[in-house]
Amino acid sequence: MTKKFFTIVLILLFIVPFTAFVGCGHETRGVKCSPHCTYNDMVVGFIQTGSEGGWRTANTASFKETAQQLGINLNFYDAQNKLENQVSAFRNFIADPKVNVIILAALETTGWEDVLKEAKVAGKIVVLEDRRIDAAENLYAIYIGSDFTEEGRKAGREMITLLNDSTKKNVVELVGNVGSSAAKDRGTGFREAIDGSGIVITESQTANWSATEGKDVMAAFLKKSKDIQAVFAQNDEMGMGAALAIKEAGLKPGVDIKIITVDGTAGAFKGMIAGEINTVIECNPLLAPQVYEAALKALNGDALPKWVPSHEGVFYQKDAEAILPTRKY
Ligand code: GYE
Repeated sequence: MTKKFFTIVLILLFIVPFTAFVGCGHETRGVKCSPHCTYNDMVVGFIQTGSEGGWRTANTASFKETAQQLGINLNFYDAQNKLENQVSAFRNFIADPKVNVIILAALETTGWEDVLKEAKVAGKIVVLEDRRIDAAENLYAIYIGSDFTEEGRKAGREMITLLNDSTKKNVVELVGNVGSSAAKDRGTGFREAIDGSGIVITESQTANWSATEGKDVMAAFLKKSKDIQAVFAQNDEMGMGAALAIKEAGLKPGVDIKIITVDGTAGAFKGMIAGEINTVIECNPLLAPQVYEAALKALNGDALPKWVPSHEGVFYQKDAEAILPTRKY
């Protein structure tokens, strides 16, 4: 009797509470809302890349305007395209007890594991918007952004069509900021699609999403050789810069040298209407409604898919004039 009694006491005093503690190893979210969280409970720390062009301007506007409409408390940070600024802002939002959701548009795919682990310990929800990163999936709630690889494939398929009747198929590539998922994946997809087509990428260089740098890099390519049949510009601004360089070299952009860009900003549509840009691959910047909705679900502990790719199309010169008035950015 005595031995049995003490065994039961031991179990009740030590083993049960320990098991209970270990057994409830679910995420300890730092968020307290009852009975459930609403947008009014959401305090967001948003870390933007910078303000490098029309796509980014539209992306930022989407988050600011939608936060106002939904009653979300938005703390917006512009990293001015510096990775170190993004990492320090991330840590500041982790340290801010009011912030319960961190949204990141990552400048580069690597270097995020440590801050993501710190955010998890601090019970912050992390949502990736626009750019994907190389990190363990359990370190963030969801990634909402385009399938950049498919955008690259679309550009490659359109390039094959554009150069179909051209005996020579030399293409130069203007790349976004090195290390970003958009730049890496668009390049991968483009190469996949043109493989075996006879198209040769004779030059590839970063122009950091910028029209000015796009013009300078394209001018350098043309100085080296004018035997170029087309440009794959990984965003509109670099494509518009390339068109200026082509004109200054005494050639006709869109005719002597074809141009394909990615994004679908108003500038690219005007370039297509002017006959200087041939084809534009759409990349949707208006992601805020989807992102905030996912963040609220995560705050309430709902299960989420790890990635929701945006649905996007391709725009052609012949349709540009009719479509431009309907565009939001
Ligand atoms: O294509 C470019 C911007 O991440 C999809 O970043 C975005 C890219 C976009 O600078 O214009």
